[in-house]
Amino acid sequence: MTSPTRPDARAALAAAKIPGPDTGIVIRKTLCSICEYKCLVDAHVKDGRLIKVEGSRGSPINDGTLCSKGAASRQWVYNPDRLQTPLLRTGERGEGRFRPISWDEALDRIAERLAGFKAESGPESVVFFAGYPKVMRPFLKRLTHGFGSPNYCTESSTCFVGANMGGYLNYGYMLGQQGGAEIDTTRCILNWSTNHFYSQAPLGNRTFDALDRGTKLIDVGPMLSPPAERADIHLRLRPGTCGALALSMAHVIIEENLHDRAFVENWTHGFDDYREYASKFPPAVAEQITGVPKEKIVAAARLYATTKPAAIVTSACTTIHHTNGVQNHRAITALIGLTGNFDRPGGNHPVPTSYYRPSGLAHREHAFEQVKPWSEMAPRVGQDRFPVWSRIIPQAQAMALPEQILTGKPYPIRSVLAFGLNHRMWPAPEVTKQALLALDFFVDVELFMTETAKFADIVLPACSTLERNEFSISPSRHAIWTEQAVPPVGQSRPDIDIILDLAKRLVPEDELLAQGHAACLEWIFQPAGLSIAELAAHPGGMVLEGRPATPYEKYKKNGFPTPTKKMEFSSTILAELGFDALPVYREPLQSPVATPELAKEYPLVFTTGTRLPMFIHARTFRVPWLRKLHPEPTADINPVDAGARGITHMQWVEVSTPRGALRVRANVTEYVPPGVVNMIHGYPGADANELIDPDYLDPVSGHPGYKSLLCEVWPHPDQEGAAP
Ligand SMILES: Nc1nc2c(c(=O)[nH]1)N[C@H]1C(S)=C(S)[C@@H](COP(=O)(O)OP(=O)(O)OC[C@H]3O[C@@H](n4cnc5c(=O)[nH]c(N)nc54)[C@H](O)[C@@H]3O)O[C@H]1N2
Ligand SMILES: Nc1nc2c(c(=O)[nH]1)N[C@H]1C(S)=C(S)[C@@H](COP(=O)(O)OP(=O)(O)OC[C@H]3O[C@@H](n4cnc5c(=O)[nH]c(N)nc54)[C@H](O)[C@@H]3O)O[C@H]1N2
Ligand code: SF4
Ligand SMILES: [Mo]
Repeated sequence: MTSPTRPDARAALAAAKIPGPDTGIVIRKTLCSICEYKCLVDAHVKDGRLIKVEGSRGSPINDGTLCSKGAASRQWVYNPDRLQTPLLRTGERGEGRFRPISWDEALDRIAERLAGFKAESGPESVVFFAGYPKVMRPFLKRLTHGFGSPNYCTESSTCFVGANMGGYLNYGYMLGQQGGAEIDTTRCILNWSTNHFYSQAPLGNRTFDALDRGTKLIDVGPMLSPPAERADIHLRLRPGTCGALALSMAHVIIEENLHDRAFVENWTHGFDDYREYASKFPPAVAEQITGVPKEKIVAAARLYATTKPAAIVTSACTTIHHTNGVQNHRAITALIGLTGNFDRPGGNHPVPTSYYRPSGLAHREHAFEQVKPWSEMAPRVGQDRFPVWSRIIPQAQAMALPEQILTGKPYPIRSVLAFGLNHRMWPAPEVTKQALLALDFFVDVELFMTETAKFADIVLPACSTLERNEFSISPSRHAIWTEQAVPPVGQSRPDIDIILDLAKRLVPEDELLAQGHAACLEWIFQPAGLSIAELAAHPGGMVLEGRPATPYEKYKKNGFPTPTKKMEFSSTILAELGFDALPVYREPLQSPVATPELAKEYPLVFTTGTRLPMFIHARTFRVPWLRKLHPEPTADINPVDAGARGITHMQWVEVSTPRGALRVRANVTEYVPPGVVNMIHGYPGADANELIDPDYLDPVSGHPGYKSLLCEVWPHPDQEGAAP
């Protein structure tokens, strides 16, 4: 056998990137946060440079696997678009001309400007915003409130907060990611409008593991996705009609006496009204609305209600991206209580939500963030426009921000300090762009020089997860304080350090922030006795034993945390604020049923943002390995609709809505049902959000109706021109 110390053998080991003293390659334990699943990563590092990534073997989160995005981490970390230094604008607003400045100069300038706006126009004239990244949010919110502004808002104004609202209105709990579904122990998964195989790959694997154990699967959604293909029953509904389907299932369950009568009698409010309302949706009627054959509705209702325990897996966003989104989501999640699966093992189990992931670990995150009561601050952005949101969600609603900046009503917004703001997140991104350009001062903290960062006055370079220490905890309580795998690219810095340095300047009286990142985390998780030093001594992470698990059937102790102390089929909060108390079904504001005249010109249902595995919002288009997997923008269209329009596969087509038109390639596929066209959002040069009106929103949550409107598709006159 060849000795590993011989030069030729060493070269072979180095070429194979095998760690060890012979090659000088070390493994550092870190995580991927390109999506929020936070897979554990073995970063292979040589001479301070990331040369390879692997999923950590044995990790309870991803057990050695990485999805395409995580596997491309090197092209993410060392992307040529990575920002290297703080930048100060030198050209006109939006022109994208900057000069490098030092960190001290940048932070001093920012602090001085923000203090100036506070003195002139009040602290509320400064908005603090967090895009997709999550771990720095509690720090940012504490800084916002310490500064005196109520206007902390986030990307979650379009995401899981809407789903949380639905759960909260029914049960008094934010149901959190996946609705608290206990996938590993349930016997029946009702997978409602989510595809984890693309959006959170390890969770998709867990779903297949459950099927291997004999768990039943019902999939709800228009797409022929991996879960739909493996499902015992696939309910292929028209986008935006979830509420009607859920009410019809409720009707079947109640009529056939399959509901949990003891739970309903003892623990619910408004059941009689709900039963009567649901009876308006017999399966034959629901078939007309949703397109799902009535026999399948009955079969799914029976399977879900009679297999115990059963868990509904909900999406963070898909059910609430409709103009009736929260009410639809209420109708779906009402089925949990109806069948006695709420807060029971193998059902849907609410645990305390946290930006460090829903592990059920006791914490004081809310107290950490909210250092000033609302009564001592001005009204939040969106407060009047979205009263239900404002009643239950402790943030401003970012969807109302562009309008407030542009109109100055109810009061002027002069500045936005953002961590990863992508104006293409909003419907009608041009409006958001105009609003950002109208500000007196805009700061964006970013990894990359994005289209939006170019609108800023100062751009600060943030580093990625692999370049910083980060705390994360999995639902199985595997906790990690990651190693810094590689030095930060250029002068980039961790988001939290940037916030702490701003805090020194803006809220020097905050003694806790002054103690630093680790001390703040220990304060937040003090009820669970978290020690960062202990975690740091376990580089691969450790399971936090000995902390009490979140109990089941919490309501049996003090009732539900709702106004009636019961699960509310009929919401007292919605009634008080002038909305339908029942989970009333309404058609999307644009639909073949709601707007038949418009549907003559735009007969196809347009749904946007159904995830692809390789892209995540505006971010990974710039990663060459990933872009190669899907190099051009596409619209999915069923062969029936393509045929009727003379459209062939991969031909250039024009997708149009009343708001505008885009040139993309037609992906002629059975993945979408007849009558439905699907596009992802954010694609450079062909962003689906440009086709959606800025006020196409759910009035309860303020979330955009990205996933059900109307469009038309025709072959494009330009078949030869380059991709947009
Ligand atoms: N690769 C990748 N992963 C991601 C993201 C990403 O952009 N890319 N984003 C992350 C974020 S922020 C989120 S919120 C999650 C979301 O991730 P998911 O919860 O998985 O959401 P979707 O991809 O919308 O879910 C797809 C399924 O929803 C159903 N569906 C699609 N359109 C509709 C509709 O109009 N109505 C109904 N009822 N069902 C529909 C389809 O049948 C489809 O199979 O993914 C996260 N992970
Ligand atoms: N049409 C349509 N629109 C949608 C959706 C849809 O389904 N359809 N989905 C909505 C949903 S659910 C969501 S969650 C939003 C996505 O919301 P966005 O906030 O638009 O998500 P991203 O583009 O992933 O991230 C925003 C920016 O954060 C930067 N960033 C990433 N990591 C870091 C970091 O660690 N630090 C800092 N400072 N910056 C970082 C990225 O480079 C990026 O430019 O989009 C929404 N918009
Ligand atoms: S699923 Fe993919 S993108 Fe998400 S954390 Fe894991 S490797 Fe990263
Ligand atoms: Mo999201």
